[in-house]
Amino acid sequence: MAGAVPVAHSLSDIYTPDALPSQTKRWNDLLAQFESTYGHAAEFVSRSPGRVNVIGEHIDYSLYSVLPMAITADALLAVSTTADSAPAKAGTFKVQIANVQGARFPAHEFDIPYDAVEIDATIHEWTNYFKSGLRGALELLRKKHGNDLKPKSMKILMDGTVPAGGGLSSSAAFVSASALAVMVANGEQTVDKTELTELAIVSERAVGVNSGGMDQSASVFSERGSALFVSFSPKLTARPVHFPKTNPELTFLIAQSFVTSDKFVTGPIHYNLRVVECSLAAAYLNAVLNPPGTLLPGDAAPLGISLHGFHETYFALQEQSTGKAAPKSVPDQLTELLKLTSSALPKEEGYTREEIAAVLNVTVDELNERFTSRFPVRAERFKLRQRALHVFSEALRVLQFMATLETDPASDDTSAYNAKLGALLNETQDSCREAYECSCPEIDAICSIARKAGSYGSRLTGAGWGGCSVHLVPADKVAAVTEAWQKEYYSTLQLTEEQKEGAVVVSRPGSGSAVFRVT
Ligand code: NG1
Ligand code: MG
Repeated sequence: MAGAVPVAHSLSDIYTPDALPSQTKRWNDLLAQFESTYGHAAEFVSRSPGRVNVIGEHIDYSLYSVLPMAITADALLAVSTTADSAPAKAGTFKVQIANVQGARFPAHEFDIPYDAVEIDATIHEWTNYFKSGLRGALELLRKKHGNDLKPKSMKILMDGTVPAGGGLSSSAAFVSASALAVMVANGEQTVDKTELTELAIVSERAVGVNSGGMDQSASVFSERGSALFVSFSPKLTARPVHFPKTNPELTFLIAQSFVTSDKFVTGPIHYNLRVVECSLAAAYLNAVLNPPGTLLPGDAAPLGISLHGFHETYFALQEQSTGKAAPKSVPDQLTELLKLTSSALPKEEGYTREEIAAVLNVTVDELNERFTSRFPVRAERFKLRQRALHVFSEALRVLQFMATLETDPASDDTSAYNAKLGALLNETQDSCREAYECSCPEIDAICSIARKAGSYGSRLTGAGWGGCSVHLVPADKVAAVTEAWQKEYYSTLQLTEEQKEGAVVVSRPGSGSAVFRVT
């Protein structure tokens, strides 16, 4: 299914026709600037896009399936491996990396020992994302070709158009494009999409975020014109999903809140804390609902156990011990888990470390060591009830959304069908705001303005606490919704011309990672 990252021969292999003129200019500028910076032409460009998540928020790291799609905005790395006049020191290779936005992202030069890519995740430095892709790619290359790999020196010029901290996954685009560049620079003729995605997921954790795998999957696997159904268990799989033709036609609008949420800064109280809460919820439910001594299987979730792992274990053990067949369909299982969670985790105010440790039969130190030592979090109480209810209900909504997409709309007037999809998105937003507490007043406002002006469904997309929102809008309401935002939201902010232009975009599902050979 997966196959190799495609090699593009023309930009029309990568972009939709409407994007071609501006992208052609951008690529020409990048290649020209590469030449003037380094004195010779680039050999190839690696490319990976940002993504918008349609539905399935904050459940990838609990290993439930999600439905994102790639966007046009992307990370480009123009690369050459031409040896320098001043060669790297013995036992090291050289990376020279610059950015077309040099004032904001200054150029760097690194001498890197063959087998030790150092990343200081305590400083916030744009090249860390490159280094994390580099480290992951070198590990994979060694696994494939042996330990005496001598990595090639690289000269790189980067151009990224995915806004940073905006919920469209600039980080995954950059890490995936970086890992791909390193693979190609070191002679890999074909790069397997699954291998690239898996290494990009693990690599991004080196930058200090306990991330799930949705963004990297969307960035690498997406195909033009379709969204991507990504599953993480039992293994990573991704398949394209088409939106049916409806009347009125469905359009996705992405609206920026211009509230910047940086996981690097707020991780301990936002993103990384949620990852910890979900893992603790899995451990807690396992302790109270499964037979004493049951161990959850180690899995690919950031902290090694997940709510999905609990889900599978619970129904398997129920079958074994009662002889009664578990509910057959996954939606029925999720519905049952929602009920069980409501009674097994009653405390709205959350659980202290002491309370959780007592149930897990470990000391508080052991609990901290197991769950909060790798990425620090700050919390007195962990809201296990609300987080688990969000995850199980969101996993269910993804399946309901998919089931709706996969039945053809019945009549000519498909507004009822569209409204059904929209209602699921609205429920996601409610759950993110109330149970998961990852929205913010600005996003809530953007969503209610859109719904009043004709959006079927509106919600935050990506990690939240700011960033972007996504809206399912009938084609004939796009103008009305956009105007309402201008009037009621954007006019109240002080925006630059560039921000005004980028505030709202119609999102067309774009293609995933690609390599473009220049010479
Ligand atoms: P953003 O912050 O939009 O890149 C993050 C995670 C995803 C997923 C979403 C929430 C990273 C790289 N990405 O997305 O894996 O968990 O939040 O659904 O951390
Ligand atoms: Mg990110």
